[in-house]
Amino acid sequence: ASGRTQIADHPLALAPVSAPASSVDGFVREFLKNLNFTQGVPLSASSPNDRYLALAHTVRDYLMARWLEDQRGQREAQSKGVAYLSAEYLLGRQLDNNLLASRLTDVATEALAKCGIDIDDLRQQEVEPGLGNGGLGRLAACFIDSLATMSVPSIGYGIRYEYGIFRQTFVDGQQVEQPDAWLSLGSPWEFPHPEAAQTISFAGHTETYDDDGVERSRWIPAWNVQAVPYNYMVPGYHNGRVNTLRLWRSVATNAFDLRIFNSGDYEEAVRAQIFAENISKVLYPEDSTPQGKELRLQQQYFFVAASIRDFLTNVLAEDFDLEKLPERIIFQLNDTHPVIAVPEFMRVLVDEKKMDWDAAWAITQQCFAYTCHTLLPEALEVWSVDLLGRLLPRHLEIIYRINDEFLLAVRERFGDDEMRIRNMSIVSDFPERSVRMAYLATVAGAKVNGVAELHSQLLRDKVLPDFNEFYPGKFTNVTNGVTPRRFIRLANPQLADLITEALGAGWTVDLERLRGLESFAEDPEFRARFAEVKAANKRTLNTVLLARDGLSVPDGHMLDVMVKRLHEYKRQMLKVLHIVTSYEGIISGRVDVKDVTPRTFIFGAKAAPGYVMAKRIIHLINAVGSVVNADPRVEGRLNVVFPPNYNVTLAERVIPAADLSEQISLAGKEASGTGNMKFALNGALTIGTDDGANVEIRELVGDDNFFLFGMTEPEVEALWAEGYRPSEFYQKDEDLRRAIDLIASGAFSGGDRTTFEPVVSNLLYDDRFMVLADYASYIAEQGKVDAAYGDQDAWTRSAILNVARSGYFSSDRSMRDYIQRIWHTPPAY
Ligand code: 7GP
Repeated sequence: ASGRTQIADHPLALAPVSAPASSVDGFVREFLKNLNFTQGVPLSASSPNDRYLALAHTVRDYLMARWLEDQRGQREAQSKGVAYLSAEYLLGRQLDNNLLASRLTDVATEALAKCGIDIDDLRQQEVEPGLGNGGLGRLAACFIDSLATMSVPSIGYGIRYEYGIFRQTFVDGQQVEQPDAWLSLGSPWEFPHPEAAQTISFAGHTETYDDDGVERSRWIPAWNVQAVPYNYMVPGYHNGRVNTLRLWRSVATNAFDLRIFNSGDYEEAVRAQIFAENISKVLYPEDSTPQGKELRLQQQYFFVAASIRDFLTNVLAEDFDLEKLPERIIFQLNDTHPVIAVPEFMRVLVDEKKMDWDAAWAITQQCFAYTCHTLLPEALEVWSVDLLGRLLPRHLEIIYRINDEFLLAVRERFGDDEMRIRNMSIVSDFPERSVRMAYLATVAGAKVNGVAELHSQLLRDKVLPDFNEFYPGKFTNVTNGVTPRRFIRLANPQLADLITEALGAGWTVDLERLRGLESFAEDPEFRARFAEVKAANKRTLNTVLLARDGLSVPDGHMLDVMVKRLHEYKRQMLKVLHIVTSYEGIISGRVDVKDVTPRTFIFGAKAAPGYVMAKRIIHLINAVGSVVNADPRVEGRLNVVFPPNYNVTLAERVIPAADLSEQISLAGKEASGTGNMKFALNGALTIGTDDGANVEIRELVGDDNFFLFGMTEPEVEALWAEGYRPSEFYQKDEDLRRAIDLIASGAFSGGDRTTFEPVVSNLLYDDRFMVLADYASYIAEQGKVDAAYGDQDAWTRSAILNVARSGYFSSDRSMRDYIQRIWHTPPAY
C-alpha cells in the first residue's frame, strides 16, 4: 500500500484520468487502437471475437475515469455503505448495458459502421456470465444496477466461477448438461488483481492461550488458498457513476506449492493447485434446494472471509475505531449462502482484534441483515456439525456460543419451555446434529426480510413465528424489483421509444411515471402503435429462435410463455395439462379446431442436474411438443416451442414478445417471482395464482387486467388439513382424466406407457403441489384468456394498463425500501 501512495504523489499521476472524447471519429480511433494494441491484429485480419474484445475495451476506457473517481470518492467519504454478499450474480451480457449506461450506443454504432462493422454482429459474440441459477442471482444483478444508478455507496461481493450455470441441450427431448466455459474467449469486463490476494484458511484445530492474563482462543488452520479479486464495473444509468462488483477466484498459495515442490513431488504440487482452484471452479446448479456438499461450504466461507477482510483492510482507515463499524457498513446476506460471514466476523473481532465478546456481538448484530428467498422448508440450508467442525472448527465454537447465549435469553423470556427451546435452537439434533443457517442469520441480523408482502407475512407467521415473537420489529418486507434499464430499455427498445415519446425521458430512473400511460390506453392510435411494437417483437423473436434453434413462432398466434427454473412447485405440469387438454379436445373431435385460438406455448427451463422428476417433466414437455406440433388435425393452432438453454440473453428476447405470462405456482410456495414483473412491464397479461408478488401485481394492475385462478394460501392449508387425495380430482373431472389418460397411454412416448408413468403416478398419488386441485380453475381461466384475446383492441388496452401500473416493480424502489427499512445509508456520498 505504501508503494502506491508514493507513486500517486507524482504530479503526473495526480492529474485525473480523462475519458476519451465521445465523438464518432474519436471512438473509431480508440477502437482501432484497442484492436491493434490490445488484440494485436489489424482490422483487415481481425476475427469477430477480436472486434468484440476491442469494442469492449473501448467502452471500458470511457468508463474508467469515472470508476477511478468513484472508488476514490467512496473511500474518502467514509460514509456508511452497503456490502451485498451473494453467492450468485446472474448478470447477462455486459456490452449493451455498458454502452447504454455511458450513452455511447449511437456513437459506437456509427463508429463501427464507419469501419464496415455491424455492431449487432459483435453483440452476438458475448457469452453471458451465467454466475447464478435463477431468481436469486438475477435479483442481485438488478440490485447492483439500481445501487449504481441511485449513487448509493456500495459494493457487490461474490465468486468468480470459472464455469457458470450449465449449458442445456436436449437429446431426444431430454436435458443434457454441458459445461459453461464462459471465459474461454477472454473476458474483457474483468480486472484481476492478483497482487491484492487474500489468504483464506481452512480446517485444523483451535486452542486457547493466555494473552496477558486474558484467556483467548485461536484457530490453527491446516491449509489455505489465495482469494484473488476480480473487479467488474457496475455503471449507473446516465449518472456518470461506476460502482464495483468484486468476485473472488481461488488459486493455490505459493507457500503451499513451494513446500511440495521442494519435496520434489511435482504431481502432488499440481494436485494441490487443482484442489485449491476447485473452490471457485463451478457454480452449484441447484435452485431452491441446498447442496450439502463440503465444496459448497468451502465456496461460501471462501468468498465471505475474503470480502470481510477486504472491507476491513482496504476500505476502512488503518486507525478506524471498530466500535463505529455499524456507522460504516451493513452486510446484506443474500439468502443463507453467505451466513457463515457472521461467525467469521465475530472471529475477526474477538480473536484477531481482541475485542470483548459482548461488544463484538453487539456490533455484529448491527452490521448484518438477512434476506430470505424461499418458503420451501427443504430449501432452508443446514450444515452438519461434523462437517463444520472439520472445515471451520473455530466457527463452530463461535456458533455454539451464540446459540447458548441466545437460548439463555429465550429461557429468560419464556421460561423453560423445552419444546420452544428445541424449536428455536440454531443447532438442531435431528436427523443429525446440524446448524440451521436461517436461524443463525435471524439471530444475528439487524433485520430479516422476505421478498414480497405475502412471503414476508408467511415468513413471520409460518416459517419463523417463534423468532417473530422473540424479536418484535425485526421482520420486515421488501418486495423485489427488476431493473427497467435492462428489461425495458435494452430488451424492448421500441416500447421504450414509444413510452419516451408519450411521457418524455426520465421514466427509466423514475418508473412510477409510467402511470402517465393510463390515459394513452384510451387512445386508439396509441393502442395501434403499442400493438405494432408487440407484433414487431414477436417477429424479432421468431427470427432469433429460427437462427438459434430452428424453431418458429407463427404470425397471428397468442404467445403464451412460461420461463423459469423447472420446479414442481412452479407447476410446469399444470401448463402441460392445459396443452394436452386442448390437444385432446381437438383430436377427439369434441372441439372444432376452427374454434381454437392459435397459441404458441413457449417454455424455457433448466432442471437441477440431480432433480429427476424435473428432468422427466422437461422430457414430457418436449414429447408433447413433438406430437402436437406434427399432428395435422391441429392445423398448426397449437404450437409448443421449448428452446434449450434459457438464460438472460434469451429472456431479453422472449419477454418483450409475450402476450400471456404464466405465474402458476401453488399459493404459498413462490417467494416472490421476478419474471412476473418483467412480463407485466413489457405489456403481457398475467395468468396467475395468488402467490408471491402476483398478489401485488394484481392489486396494482386491477382484477380486470389479470387472470386469477386457483386456491389461496389458506385454502391450500385447509385442503391439506382435510386430507388431499389427488386421485379424487382425477375421478371427478372428465377433462382432467382424459388429459392424464392420454399421457399415460403412451401417446407422447411412441406408445410406451412406462416413460411417463412416474410423472402420472406422482400426480395421482402424491401431487405435493396440488396440480390436480387447481386444474379445473386453471382451465376455466384459460377459457377467459381465449375470449379476452378475441378482442384484440381490449387486450391491448389491458396490456398498456399493465405497463402503466407496474412502475412499482422497479428495483430502484426496492433499493429505496432497503435503504429506509434496513440499511439507513445515505443515498449518495
Ligand atoms: C428465488 C425465489 O424462488 C423467487 O420466488 C424469488 O423471486 C427470487 O428468489 C428472488 O427473491 N429463490 C431462488 O432463486 C433460490 O435459489 C434459494 O432460493 C433459497
